[in-house]
Amino acid sequence: MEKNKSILLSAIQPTGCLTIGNYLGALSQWNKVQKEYNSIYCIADLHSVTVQHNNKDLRKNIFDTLALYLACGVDPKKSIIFVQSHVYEHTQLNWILNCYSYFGELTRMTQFKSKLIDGRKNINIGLLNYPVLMASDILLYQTNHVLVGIDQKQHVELVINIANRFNNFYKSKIFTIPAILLSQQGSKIMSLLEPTKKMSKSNINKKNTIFLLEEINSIRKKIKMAVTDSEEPARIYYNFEKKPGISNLLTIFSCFTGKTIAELENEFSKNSYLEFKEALSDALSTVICRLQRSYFEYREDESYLTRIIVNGASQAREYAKKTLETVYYVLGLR
Ligand code: AQP
Repeated sequence: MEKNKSILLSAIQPTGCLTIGNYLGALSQWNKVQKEYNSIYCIADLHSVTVQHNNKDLRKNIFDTLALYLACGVDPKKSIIFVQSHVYEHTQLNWILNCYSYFGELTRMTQFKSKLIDGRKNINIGLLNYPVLMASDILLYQTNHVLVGIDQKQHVELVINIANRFNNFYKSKIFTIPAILLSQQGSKIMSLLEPTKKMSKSNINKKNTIFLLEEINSIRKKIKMAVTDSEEPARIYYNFEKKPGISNLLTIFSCFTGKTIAELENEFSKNSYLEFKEALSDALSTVICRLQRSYFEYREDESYLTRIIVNGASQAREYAKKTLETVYYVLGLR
């Protein structure tokens, strides 16, 4: 890592095929920021065990996720890319930080509460503990900036509280206090059929979600079916309160083309929703086809992918070890 650059960390859980939400909220920024920061990109496989118990899928998803990182321009020569479970320090620090985290604050997390509302039976403790493991992921690397979508902002705020609590208790700056980095636009992409709910890779209704590795014709169909509104005559402008469907599609369009929302409102002021959706599908196809071509090239070569994560784990471990040793020392465990 370069001394004059601050450290940035970002991660994605390999819980399934990545969505355009994961892409716009996080992944699409990674290539750009790796020039400015010492970037660390993690495949958060231990987090995915909270919801995924099929080991065959998980193994495949880890390679798929890694190939997508590379297809999006993440360069293993510039950034550290590793799999969370390969660096044991994450779970070791997790245990320590559990003892500095409160049950009350964890049960107040929106993501945890939404899993409860989902009506799942036998909520596992991993789901409650999720933000504490996230605290280990971030604090082990003395991270200055955490790049996330808005849905993860609350978790990072909790990480900041835990880090401050620990530092204050030991009256020492053991952990760097991270700052939250959100992408300017696209930090909360909504579902296609329920545009007031976040787009998620694990949404049961696949028509809500556009996957990065999905066939273009299927993407076109989903966009065509996306919920809009019944304003007569149809008008295309951004107003999330009144028109969540169209506003979400405008955001996606803007992120994929670099055009501002105002430019798009102007360009489509005389068009129908169907025409607007067709133009959006074209714009998405251009980017996604390019991405998929590059993805398949990387995905074919599992031995290259394996070398990247083996090397990434050993690089990550060097930093993680140092922080964990310091923590053990202040706790009196050394
Ligand atoms: N809809 C979204 N819009 C913008 N950003 C998003 N992110 C997720 N959904 C959106 C961001 O993607 C990064 C990786 O997310 P994750 O895989 O670690 O977990 P998540 O936030 O729980 O994402 P999903 O897709 O909703 O996964 P599942 O369904 O497995 O829970 C994060 O930076 C996240 O903010």
